[in-house]
Amino acid sequence: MAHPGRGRDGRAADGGGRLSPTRAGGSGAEPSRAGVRGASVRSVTIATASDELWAAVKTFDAEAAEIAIARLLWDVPLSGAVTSVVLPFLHEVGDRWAAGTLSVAHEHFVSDMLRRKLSAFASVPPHHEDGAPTAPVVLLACPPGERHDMVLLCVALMLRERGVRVRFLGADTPVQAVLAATRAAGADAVVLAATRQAMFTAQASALRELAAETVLYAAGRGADEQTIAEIGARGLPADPVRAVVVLVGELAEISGSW
Ligand code: B12
Repeated sequence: MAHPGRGRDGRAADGGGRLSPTRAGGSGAEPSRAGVRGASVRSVTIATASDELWAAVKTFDAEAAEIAIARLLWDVPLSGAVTSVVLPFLHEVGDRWAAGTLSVAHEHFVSDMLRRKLSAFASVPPHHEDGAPTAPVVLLACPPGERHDMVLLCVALMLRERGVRVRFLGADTPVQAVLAATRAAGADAVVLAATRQAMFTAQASALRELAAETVLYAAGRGADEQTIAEIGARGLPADPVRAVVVLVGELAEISGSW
């Protein structure tokens, strides 16, 4: 993930500060020697910056933590950053929390910092080619009571990078508000994410109403097959990068004009 407003080479990005296009999976060609060396240098940098980040978090050194996280996210395409930095980081937070080495205060401190870093990408104005009037509109939210919206935010940013017109409502959104926003925005699809099934099933009838108006996707740990069927939604791959690929493919069919 390049710094907002910067290209992958660190120079200022063109026009609206467009991030470089996703290169997840690469070209499929054999990597060159320089590429392999580059990759190992990159993983050393990730390991070092990661150690620096956790050392800074321990003492609530926000400035050092910001520098370390900026190093982790610098010059990496968005989908690569999600896979190699953001998701492992969130799992590490969970592991440290479970091991008792991370307090509530530490957890809030790192979650807030990562959230701000990710949100900074959303504040970069779209490139003039993005968000074409024919591009599908997708609304993303978490159902009422659900506050885990970080992966959803990553998915929103990756969709935006692919030219989708994204409307991100984030955590803890009442279903009636999602429904009203869906109508007002003319959303082609809605993606809801939650960690627990109950977050969906407690709203089953309202969600079925929503699914009757638009294409509803349910994602996250709470979206098992039974829950998805109960609310009339469609499922998505658990891997956010793969989910974006699937969504983009299905959106092209749903909107018909993209
Ligand atoms: C950061 C965090 C928080 C932050 C959230 C910040 C934010 N804005 O997102 C805060 C502090 C708010 C928080 C609060 C709580 N949390 Co919390 N939290 C976490 C933590 C460390 C990371 C969460 C995360 O983003 N995981 C995302 C990825 C990395 O993991 P994942 O959930 O398995 O998701 C995978 C897939 O499901 C998929 N996916 C997930 N979302 C989406 C969305 C889309 C669109 C797609 C396509 C895919 C997808 O992608 C992932 C990779 O495959 C996890 C631990 C962990 N290791 O996950 C606990 C965790 C999720 N939290 C937990 C709990 C219990 C809580 C609290 C109840 C704690 C409390 N007592 O207050 C509250 C509940 C708040 C609420 N009402 O929702 C539990 C949930 C257990 C459960 N399923 O019931 C976990 C698992 C920790 C644990 N082991 O106990 N939490």
